[in-house]
Amino acid sequence: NLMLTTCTSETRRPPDNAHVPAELLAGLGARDAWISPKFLYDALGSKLFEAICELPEYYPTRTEASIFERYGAEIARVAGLGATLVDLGAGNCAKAAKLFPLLQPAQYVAVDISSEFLCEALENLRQRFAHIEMTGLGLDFSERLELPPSVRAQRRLFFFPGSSIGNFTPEQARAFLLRVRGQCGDDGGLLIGIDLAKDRATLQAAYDDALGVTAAFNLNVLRHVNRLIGADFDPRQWRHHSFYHEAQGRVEMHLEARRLQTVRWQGGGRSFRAGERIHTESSYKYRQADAVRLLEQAGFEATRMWTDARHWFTVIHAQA
Ligand code: AVJ
Repeated sequence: NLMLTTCTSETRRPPDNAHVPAELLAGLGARDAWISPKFLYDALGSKLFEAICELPEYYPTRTEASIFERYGAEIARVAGLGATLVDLGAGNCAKAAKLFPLLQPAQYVAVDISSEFLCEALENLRQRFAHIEMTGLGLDFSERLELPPSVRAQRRLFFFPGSSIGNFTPEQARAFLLRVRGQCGDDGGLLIGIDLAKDRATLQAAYDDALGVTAAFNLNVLRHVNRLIGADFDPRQWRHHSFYHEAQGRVEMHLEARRLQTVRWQGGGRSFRAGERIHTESSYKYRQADAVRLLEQAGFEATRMWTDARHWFTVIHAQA
């Protein structure tokens, strides 16, 4: 189930998305409809997320970057130089690229479900860092994490920044971290960025920005779903809705039907009442102690962590 997109080409296999319709159909058919947040990332979705990262309201990217800026040298000493850097959800690869001078990876493996976008980013990086061996993998790592033999097994440093972990439920996160731990060998590690719980106003603004970029990002999932299962969702008939569910410790994004409508897709369809919602994303916010516990439950040890002055975000290195 690997789709290798090394752009320059040695190995290309068709994407195995046979499971995609089943998962989507199950979610869309459920009484409380849902779409997995991974489907937010088609080529346009990745670009819209890039734009989100520039928004004044969206603090996580900047806050994480400030931690790497301030503690980068120390983080690199702890993580070790010359590793195989495996970037999960690499997107535009900008975060890893900023760390190249510090981490000096021997090999860089960028993994992202948004393969077309990833390919372009990687082409760019290859020009800028000709001495680093690079591989791009267009694959969905949410359910399984299988790396091809071309990924060196020694000294793997998994990089999972940006609080992508927040899109998993804590149970899914535990299972995912166990799989990462399993791919670490006995000399690897994980460098992870996690968003921390904070005041409601800050969180809600981050997921409902004034320009409506997050709204566009959320609505774009419908265009992607239309292509994946031949559906006829009309984005104009839906509105972005997000809120902080403090008891659950997460920000939720939904799409809300503006009016009663019927949507059809290959082999099915359903109607949505006015005001009915499709849950498209949960973004869990952790307490630092809970994040460390999660990592330890997955079999990591010797965790070291760094945070910003406001304690809004944390970067943790965990040793295998
Ligand atoms: C990329 C999953 C970390 O949850 O904050 C941004 C995605 N969603 N705005 C997040 C996102 C809405 C983002 N992650």
